[in-house]
Amino acid sequence: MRVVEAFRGAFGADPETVWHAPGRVNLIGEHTDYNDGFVLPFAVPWGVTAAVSRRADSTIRLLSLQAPGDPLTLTSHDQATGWSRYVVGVLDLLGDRVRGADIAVDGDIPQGAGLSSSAALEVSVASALNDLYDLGMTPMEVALLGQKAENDFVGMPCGIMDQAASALCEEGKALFLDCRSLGSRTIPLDLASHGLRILIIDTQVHHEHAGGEYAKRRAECESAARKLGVPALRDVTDLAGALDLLQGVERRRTMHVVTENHRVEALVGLLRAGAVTEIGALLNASHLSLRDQYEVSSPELDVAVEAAVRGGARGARMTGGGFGGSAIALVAEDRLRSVQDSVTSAYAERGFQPPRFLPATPARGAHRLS
Ligand code: GAF
Repeated sequence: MRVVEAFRGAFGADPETVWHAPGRVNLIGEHTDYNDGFVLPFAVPWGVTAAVSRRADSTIRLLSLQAPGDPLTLTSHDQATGWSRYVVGVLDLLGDRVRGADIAVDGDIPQGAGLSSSAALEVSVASALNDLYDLGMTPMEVALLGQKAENDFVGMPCGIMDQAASALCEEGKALFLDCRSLGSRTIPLDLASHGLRILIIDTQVHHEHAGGEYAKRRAECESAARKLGVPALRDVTDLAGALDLLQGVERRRTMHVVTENHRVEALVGLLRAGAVTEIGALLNASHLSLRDQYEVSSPELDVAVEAAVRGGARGARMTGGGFGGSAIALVAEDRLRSVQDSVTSAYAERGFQPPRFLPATPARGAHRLS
């Protein structure tokens, strides 16, 4: 394993443990996690592998194969910058329960595709430390630790979806997660026997203002919930009544969150009934809601979705936080070529840089490799 060789080269010994944690795509349930709602992600076959050993002192030595150079040597947590914050954030939260560590990481998640490489990094390192120090954390506790590291140490106010997907997913299945109770259930996602694939369309564009817009959406939802007198938008039962009490942006955000939660439940119902071929309309409706009510899409994502459907996809939507990143399309195997051609030529016509296509097969969540 490449990461083990790099660890040995940098730190002069074998790592005590090696863990892999995947990235994710979200099938449906976007911007619902921090509204205490429902999500339905699955893990992708790419992720982060972390080789880790404990140290007797409190020093942290870090090496990333994606950021070549000497290992970083940190003697205090506030020295962390850039990617190292995701790792040091995890160690920081574990406090006295851990000492220092030697860590080498290797990732193969396509860069900038919005497939949660940061969650994979947090979860791989947290899982390895949980194992080495016998901390007894459940996969959900590992996910919560990763989320808290990202919220408190990196300053990104994300919900729990990405870390939970990375920690809990199972091969061939999607993860139906209630982000309030944190109860979850895996749902078989049997695409192959229906001749279907989920195609990731990576726009290769990531807008700079995404972080600020994300925090703004969260604040708008919290403000709307306060005005409606409910703990979170998940609790809105009378949508028409709620919309009467709100205006402008808060009205649109509420419309999206409430209807998106219903779409997640409807999609889960179809999957449980073995009707995966029928989920396309829900994917399309989710995209329109994210575009028009939640306003987190981008021209590249809209063109990808429209061209995919025109090319024969059964449905398509942006996935993840938005403002760039990736879309997913549900495509019959015999339409893969025409969908890709349709998106590629629509991009060329608009003068966008060519998209990248990746097949998404539901993969296994965090696990120990050695
Ligand atoms: C990002 C966040 F990290 C998730 O928590 C989630 O809110 C998602 O955007 C939108 O559904 O990936």
